[in-house]
Amino acid sequence: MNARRVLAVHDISCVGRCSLTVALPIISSVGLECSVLPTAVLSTHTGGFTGFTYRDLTDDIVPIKEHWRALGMRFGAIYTGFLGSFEQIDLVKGLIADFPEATVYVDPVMADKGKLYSVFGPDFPAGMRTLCEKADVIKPNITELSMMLGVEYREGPYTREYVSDMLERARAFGARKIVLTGISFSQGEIGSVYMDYGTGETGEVMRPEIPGYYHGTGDVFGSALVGACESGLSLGDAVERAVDLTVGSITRTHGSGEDVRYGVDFEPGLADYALAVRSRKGPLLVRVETDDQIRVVESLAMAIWPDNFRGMEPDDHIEYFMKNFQSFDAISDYIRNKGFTYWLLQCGGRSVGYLAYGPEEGWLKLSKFYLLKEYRGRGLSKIMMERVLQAAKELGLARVRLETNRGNTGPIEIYKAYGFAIVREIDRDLGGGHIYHDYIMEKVL
Ligand code: PXL
Repeated sequence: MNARRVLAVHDISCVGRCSLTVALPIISSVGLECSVLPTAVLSTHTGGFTGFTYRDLTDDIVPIKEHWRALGMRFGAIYTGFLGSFEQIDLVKGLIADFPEATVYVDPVMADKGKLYSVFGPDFPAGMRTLCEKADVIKPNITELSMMLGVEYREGPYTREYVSDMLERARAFGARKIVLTGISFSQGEIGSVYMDYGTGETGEVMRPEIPGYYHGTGDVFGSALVGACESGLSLGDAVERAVDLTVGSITRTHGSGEDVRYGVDFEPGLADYALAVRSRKGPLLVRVETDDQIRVVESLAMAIWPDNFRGMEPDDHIEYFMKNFQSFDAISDYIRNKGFTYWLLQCGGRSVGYLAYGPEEGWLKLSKFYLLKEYRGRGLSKIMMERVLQAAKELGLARVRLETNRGNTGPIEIYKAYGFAIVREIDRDLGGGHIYHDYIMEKVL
């Protein structure tokens, strides 16, 4: 089944294991589709090689994006890295604006160890900052953050106060989360610190430092972070998984005698990384778009609906309802012709529930909201309801309405707990001689 599609916006360095040649395998390894928007094509990356070719793809960005828009393409996430020109900063901001549903990860790839990469001019950090201001999650190293903040780069080890202060200053960028790499609090160790500005969740993941400089590690780390976050792991867990893959790759490379310009040996660590991510996969909402996904919704409806409503409604009502409102054809019609949006809730990689909504005049109609029995009572409905309320906000609708059977007492209590109130009783004729005895419930946002 098609999970959230990630769009990776980086260069293709044909040789040297960085940017897209690491983003693709790492993100794919956790079962996510990774689409690409190449920003430039280089024969090698720019770190340590001389004489590399450089084809700037700035002029291709808008036509590629417009083709996707014409196709009605959607992305669950956009992950940006090395950009091919200063002009691309604004073009990528335009891309982000055109795919507003995507969670945006920005790695402001431009500098390391206190130095701007040779291909970028001195105005690049200020430009990159404006891209970070469009992100949900930013992943600078300490050099990049210093440059974007306009403060002098300092070498570690750092005090915790210094790093906290840097994280606090970066709050002004407006991203929801930050992961700051290349941090050391004492000689001989290095790692990352993270902060979720919304929840206050913060932490550090430190490992013994392996001597030497290793190319492409920021991209291995960033790709692993995106793969883990997009699989539903918490920020702290995702940072741990990314650090483990990166440090394992450096460890294999260190002492192997290989030329470090060819990047780190991450491939043997991919299976363990993917296993660790998949076994921790948390609840995740996936938008229903394909026929396969609609079939999954239909099979969930079959598993949930008759069992839940038997006894509340006569059996022939249930059969009628399943055929007319919960079948593959009915769901396709709702999505493709009636403007409804469906989401699947996945847990541990399994689809365990679904929801659907559509705009009516003046309110959002919450038309489906179901979880498999064994997944109820675990707080999972919260992320489903948050999605519904978010949709109402995005559509500028101030009320959410639903109709539910008057005997459906358990869910009625849950809806009340989410702030819905019964506004009316209704006996609705759904055709075929079937009358449904419902409450209309409403939440005002
Ligand atoms: O890994 C960062 C990176 C990505 N792409 C190109 C680079 C570098 C770092 O040097 O040169 C082309």
